[in-house]
Amino acid sequence: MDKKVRQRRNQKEVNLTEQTLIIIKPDAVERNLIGEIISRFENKGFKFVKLQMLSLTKEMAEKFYSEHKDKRFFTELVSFITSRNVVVAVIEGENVITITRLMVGATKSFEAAPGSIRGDLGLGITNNIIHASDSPQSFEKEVNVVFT
Ligand code: 3AN
Repeated sequence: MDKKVRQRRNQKEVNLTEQTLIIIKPDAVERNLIGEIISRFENKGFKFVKLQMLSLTKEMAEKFYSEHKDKRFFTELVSFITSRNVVVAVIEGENVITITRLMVGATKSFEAAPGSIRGDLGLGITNNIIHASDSPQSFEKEVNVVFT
């Protein structure tokens, strides 16, 4: 790639201020990990611009996870996320979507790298501590489902 193009791309990536949505899932709320998880994002340098504890309805959960509706784990996923309170938050910062996904770690907590939230705090797949948007499009959809 041309050096100037690469520099411009890097510049754009570095300066990209955006927002993402996280859900601290029922297993993490139950285990009193809300503070630990919020601290990780604050310590990294991100700002919480919305934060709320709530209970997702079945309708909200089905809409939220609609891309997984044909997967064998869909029913279990909806049932788990609606089983108890969750904490939903919008976080803001440079490249927050990509960096948050790195901080969250692999879907299967038992395979997630040490140092990541799932790698340090969990062992489950359905009960894997935290959700984070994987793209600007997912963020738009998810924020509209959760903060209606
Ligand atoms: P991630 O949350 O890491 O982006 P996705 O989007 O592939 O993972 O899956 C959404 C959620 O569905 C996961 N957080 C997890 O709770 C659940 N899930 C994914 N794969 C499985 C699986 N093989 N068995 C059970 N639940 C799963």
